[in-house]
Amino acid sequence: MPHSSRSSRPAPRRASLRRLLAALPVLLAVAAPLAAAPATPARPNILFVAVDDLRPEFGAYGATYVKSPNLDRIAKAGLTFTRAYCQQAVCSPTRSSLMTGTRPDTTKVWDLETHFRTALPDVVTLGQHFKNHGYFVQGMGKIYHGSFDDAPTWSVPWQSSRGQAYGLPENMALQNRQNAAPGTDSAKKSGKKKKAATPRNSRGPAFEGADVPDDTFTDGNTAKLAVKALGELAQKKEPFFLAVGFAKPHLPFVAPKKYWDLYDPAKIELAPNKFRPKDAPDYAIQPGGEMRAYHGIPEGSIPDDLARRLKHGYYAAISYMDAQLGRVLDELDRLDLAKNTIVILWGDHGWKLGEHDAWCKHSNAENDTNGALLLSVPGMKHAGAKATGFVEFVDVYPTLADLAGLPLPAHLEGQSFKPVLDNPSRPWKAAAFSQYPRPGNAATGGAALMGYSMRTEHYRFTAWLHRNDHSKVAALELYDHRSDPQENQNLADRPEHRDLVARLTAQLRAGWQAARATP
Ligand SMILES: [Ca+2]
Repeated sequence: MPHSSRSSRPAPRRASLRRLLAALPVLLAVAAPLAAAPATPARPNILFVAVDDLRPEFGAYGATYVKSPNLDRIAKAGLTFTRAYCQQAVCSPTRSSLMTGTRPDTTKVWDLETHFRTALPDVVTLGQHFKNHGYFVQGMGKIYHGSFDDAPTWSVPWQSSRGQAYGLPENMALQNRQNAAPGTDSAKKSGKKKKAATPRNSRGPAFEGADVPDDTFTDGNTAKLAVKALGELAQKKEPFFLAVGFAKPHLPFVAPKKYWDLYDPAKIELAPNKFRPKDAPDYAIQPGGEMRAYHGIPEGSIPDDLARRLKHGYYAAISYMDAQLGRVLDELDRLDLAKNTIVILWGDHGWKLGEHDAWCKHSNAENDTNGALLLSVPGMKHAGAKATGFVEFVDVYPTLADLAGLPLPAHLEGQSFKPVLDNPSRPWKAAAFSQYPRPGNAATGGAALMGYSMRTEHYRFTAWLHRNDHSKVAALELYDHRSDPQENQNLADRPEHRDLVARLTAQLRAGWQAARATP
């Protein structure tokens, strides 16, 4: 009998066994949650914030005259990437590239009229990839361009958050005049993507500072939707990927008066290089046709007083957007989600505020291709540091997948820069690549061109190739960033740079595949 054999044991051992047995329920209770926990750590949530037309000129980038406390808050908890480059400096091409993890020559999205599913019907987008791996993926505001939503990206339908374009009735009337123009509305209703060029001065004003509440405009609505979504996502078992797209500081520079009041217009400095790059082709820089569509913007060079007003508006629009971002970050903190949430924020491309006597984007210049990128990962070692190596927006997809422990799909044309997080000052990619097309016209000699551009440690080098025959070179641009960081003097045709041009041409033609970093 077991009892008789046990009773033969010495009394002290029996007593210790009894104590152990008595403690068993407690031990089991402690062990149970551990046993129930998954073998791998819980996956982090992702807060993915896109900001339209935000150039890297705000507090985190050293421009402390721009009031951006909430952008800076992400930077303080994370890394500020000083050399992040978009692949094509305009909304739909850059967003399609980032969201698919491929480049414009693969998405075939070089304009605002083509959906990436035309060329890539089965591509797994960034959001879709997270969804396929158990994430709840939700989005609101401007993630894809315009009406080019992509249903497979989301777990629940994407939400539009459109508010008023202007606060003042007279400005709304000016704007509606354009909406009522023949063709525009009917074209929208017919579902045709192809839009006629917006006539000059046909939109509302380029800026406004009316004394109205934040929620008058789209970004206030977007923040409201995001705050509501966070409350719901916090209740879910699965991790979330929440994409929040802010519309400002995109034109028109409309922000409530209190954000304009953060700036003294007398202290706003104008671009020092109000001239075209010397010895560069005419089509290298677009002068800003997009802005001329707004009421009151003249053709030609923008007078200094108007330029100052436009810059004031751009900064006010950043501060307005920043305050809406703050509402989302506050809610993340309030729900105690920040400790397990990766926050990434990207401006979709750069912007010219009078540099090269030009405005807006649509070029291969440093002002257009260098974008804002902030990334915070809970517990990161170098919070608050600047990451100075080259990264590309096409790298965002693999980086987020890598950080979340997801596999990297084979179609990706970027590279995870996760290793940079451990050493932000390390050199990374050898170069960053961008491109921009130009239609055939008198300036191009009738040939449609694609400008392929590359930023290396010392240079920006751009080759304008015939679109139908890449062996034909229409023009070259070479800027030496050591002596000319504003890219004011094209050196490509100087005989003393012949060898350098040959070397850079070979590097550009070798492309992104040859420029990848060694992790
Ligand atoms: Ca944009």
